[in-house]
Amino acid sequence: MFDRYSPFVRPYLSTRSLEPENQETPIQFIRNEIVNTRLFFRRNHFSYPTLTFSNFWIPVKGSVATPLMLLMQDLYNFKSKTIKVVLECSGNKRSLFEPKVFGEQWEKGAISQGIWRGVPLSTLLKLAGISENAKEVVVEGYDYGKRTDLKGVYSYTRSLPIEKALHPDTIIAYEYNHKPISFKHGYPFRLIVPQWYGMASVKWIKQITVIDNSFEGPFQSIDYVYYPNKDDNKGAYPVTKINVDSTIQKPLHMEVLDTGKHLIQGIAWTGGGYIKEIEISTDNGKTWTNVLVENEEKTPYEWTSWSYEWSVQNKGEYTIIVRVTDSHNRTQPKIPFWNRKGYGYNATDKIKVKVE
Ligand SMILES: Nc1nc2c(c(=O)[nH]1)N[C@H]1C(S)=C(S)[C@@H](COP(=O)(O)O)O[C@H]1N2
Ligand SMILES: [Mo]
Repeated sequence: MFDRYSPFVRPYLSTRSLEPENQETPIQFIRNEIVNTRLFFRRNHFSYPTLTFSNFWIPVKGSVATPLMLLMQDLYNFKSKTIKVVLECSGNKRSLFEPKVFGEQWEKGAISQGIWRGVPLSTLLKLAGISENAKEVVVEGYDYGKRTDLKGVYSYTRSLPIEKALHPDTIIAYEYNHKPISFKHGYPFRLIVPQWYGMASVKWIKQITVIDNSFEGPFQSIDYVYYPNKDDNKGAYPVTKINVDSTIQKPLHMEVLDTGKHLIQGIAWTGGGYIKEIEISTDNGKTWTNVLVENEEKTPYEWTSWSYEWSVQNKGEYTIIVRVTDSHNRTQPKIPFWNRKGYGYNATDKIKVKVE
């Protein structure tokens, strides 16, 4: 279905910032279902942590019957789970918000997909025996640093509600695409939380703590919160599930084409259910055509690749728009839901081309 690139001319990451390192996947040039580690976007809040011997065991503690101290080998010995997952940063496409919002100005590439293998978090929680009052599971990463808005030093720590933590597909991953996870993506152990935006998938796991109350760390009480208003925090609610969304990979925005046949291709994904409908417009939304959705071979958490053969005879400028709907009847809106920190952008994807 997709064309291939020469092994000598290869895409690269696009740099957003270097310290901490934030780089995006060249998503327009990804032509397979699995993104190579080299091209996997990198999203960090702090400098990379230092690897020491302590990284190789994980304490599971808090509101449990038997606290655990697990060695690397213990984690490898449990029954593993292998899942293909879309990992999307909630800031993906932030640069497209109008009015603009502050924060990393991600374009469309803060998203990747690949095959993760690891042990379900539920395996560890069941072994430790979570107490009846357990409410959340806090996962702390080894990286830490200062924030611009608070005094002191914070580690990258987030919690999951107990139900999500116990979901059989929420895993502590140690392999990506059948190799040990690379250091930048969380070696030796990271969380992978399918269907939630990337912030939940904590890298470089340091410890796992079961708590009876709700966790209030800044990476979930200040960041990763939708703030609908510019000047106050009214109506705020947490960022969790991935919104239904799509990206046109080809042609490129502002590309010049000749008359004739052109393949328009891209991806569509959702954090709940599956992609049910893909519509395309080549006349700026006046008319829409349905694109064939091929889901037969698909596993639940991967994106759907699509393509449409466009026959264009008349010279001129064209606006191409894609709009997808998932099985929960969530559709990409024309106008995105604006929020102060710029999360969850999922407006219909739009490019312009010129035919001459
Ligand atoms: N320890 C740690 N985990 C983290 C982060 C981080 O800064 N530190 N960033 C989160 C965010 S916001 C995203 S989108 C993903 C990105 O994962 P990647 O760098 O492997 O692409 O990791 C998440 N896990
Ligand atoms: Mo993110």
